[in-house]
Amino acid sequence: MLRPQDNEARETKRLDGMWSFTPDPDGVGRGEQWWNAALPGARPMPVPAAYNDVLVKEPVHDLVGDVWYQREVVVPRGWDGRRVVLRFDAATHRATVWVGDEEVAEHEGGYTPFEADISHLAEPGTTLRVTVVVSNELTWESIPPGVINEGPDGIRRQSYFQDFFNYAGLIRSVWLSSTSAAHVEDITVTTDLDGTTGLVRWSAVIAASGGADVRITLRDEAGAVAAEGAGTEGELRVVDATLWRPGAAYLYELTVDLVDGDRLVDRYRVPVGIRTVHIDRARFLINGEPFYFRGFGKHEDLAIRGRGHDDVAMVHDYELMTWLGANSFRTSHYPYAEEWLDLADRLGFVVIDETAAVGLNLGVAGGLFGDRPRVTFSDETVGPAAQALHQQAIEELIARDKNHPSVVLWSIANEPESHTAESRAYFEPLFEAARKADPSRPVGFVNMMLAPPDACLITELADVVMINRYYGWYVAGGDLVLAEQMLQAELERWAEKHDKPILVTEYGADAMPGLHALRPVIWTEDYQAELLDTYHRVFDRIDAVVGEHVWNFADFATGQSFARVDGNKKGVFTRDRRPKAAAHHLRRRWRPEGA
Ligand code: BDP
Repeated sequence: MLRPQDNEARETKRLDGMWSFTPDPDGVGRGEQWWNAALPGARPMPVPAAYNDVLVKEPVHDLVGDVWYQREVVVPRGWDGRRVVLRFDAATHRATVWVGDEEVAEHEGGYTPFEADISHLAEPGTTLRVTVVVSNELTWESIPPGVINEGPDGIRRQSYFQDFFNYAGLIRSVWLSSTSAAHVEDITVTTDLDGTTGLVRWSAVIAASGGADVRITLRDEAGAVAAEGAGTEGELRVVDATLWRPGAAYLYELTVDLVDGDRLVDRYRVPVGIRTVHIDRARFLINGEPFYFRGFGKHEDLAIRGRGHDDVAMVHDYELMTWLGANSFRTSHYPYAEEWLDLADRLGFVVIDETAAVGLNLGVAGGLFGDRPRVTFSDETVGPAAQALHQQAIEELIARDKNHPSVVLWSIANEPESHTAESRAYFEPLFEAARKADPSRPVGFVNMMLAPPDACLITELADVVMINRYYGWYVAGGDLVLAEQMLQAELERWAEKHDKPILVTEYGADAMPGLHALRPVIWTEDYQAELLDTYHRVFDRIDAVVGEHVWNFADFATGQSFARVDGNKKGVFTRDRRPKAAAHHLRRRWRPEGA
């Protein structure tokens, strides 16, 4: 599935802006077929946005269940005889879509796109009513998982095992787009190097081609033709290619043309970064050179919009990361809006791309959140249905992001249980599925502290070791001397046990902005900064450590808990992006020349 694109052969119409919105806490809308008419009691709701923090009077912040969106869409008069597609960049976590009274799409999984061919309904010049019901429920059969309990007051309450608020709704753009009936349906581009010659392999899927031919043109940044080809698959050779490098991006543009004689039937353009990714024992190589990850685990999280995508905030976050000297980030804990990857490609940021499989670990829930420990992987908890959906989530992530040069590593889960035979059985087929979907990139998962090197049964399936560690916080809180020893000992053990690159994908401490102390006191800005320094000393002593991603870039919203003060405060920036002391520390380490 390709994203909508405006070019000489395609048109798009973005359906962002004001939609009608009706919360449906009692779940009556489906029975009453609300798609058949204007939504009852509707009020305005902007798209894209998570709806949770937008309304004040309505109890939508903690609503569990359905909300309804609706708007009218005029089909452009020029779209006669065209294939018309309605696309949602994301509906969190599942949605059903109607055009008029016809159901056209259904999708499960809150962070990957889906679309419907509505050509048969899209008479040019007419007005269509588009209705979407979005459910935010998390259960044992969703990714991420959750549990819904009905209290004695009859109110259903959602609990989950992830440490970020369950924002929901139409959090990304919605599109109407048109192509010809014969069209380019998919393109896969991979790159390699033969000396200084860049190899660009393409494979295109053409729908209803009607005998039209495929022509391929690769242009450099100046617009000059660098190579040409033909057919649905092949390889282009680019002599003396300019490589896409971290911090020095260079993007060629691959144009796939579907032509009938001289007539252009369809066209699609893909930015192409020529680069390689390899793992050589404990080294992570980009273009054959060792790469060291400096950056963050982030969240898509903003005041009022929640998880709603916002270009302004995104560009500012990239500015802040650049100011700090960061070169990479992880899309913790779900696939981000594709705009994030477009910009990473252009700016030369390196991305670890993660699925929404977070919270598959009831040991953490038991340990950190006061719940009773249970068995994570079983028919009653995370079972075959969740596993099938997890596989779908991996495949949809890879299908969406496979052509982004910035993406160098797939993270198929964050902190799942990984020390039991059940967890091993659950993950084996998922690693296989990821490798089958993309043989060109390494695959990993993020290990959590309950499964140290001698207990973890899954790391051996992965190409890299990714670990989140909280010595000096959840363990040895306030004692950085002990934290340093424990971290060093554990990292040494990982390095001995696996001859693989080690990425520390999370480390950090909560800090209340403005709180200071001379002694090492947790929750102060000073302690947060000192903890980072402590970790960095250890990282610098262990060769196999190839990356440091601080948790977190900015403070973010979570569910309510005695362990959280108006959200998670591990950001080196506040939620409104003001630097804490730690930001300046990081800048001195990551950008000594600019500090
Ligand atoms: C890790 C999780 C992350 C949390 C973080 C924390 O991966 O989502 O927010 O710890 O506790 O367990 O701050």
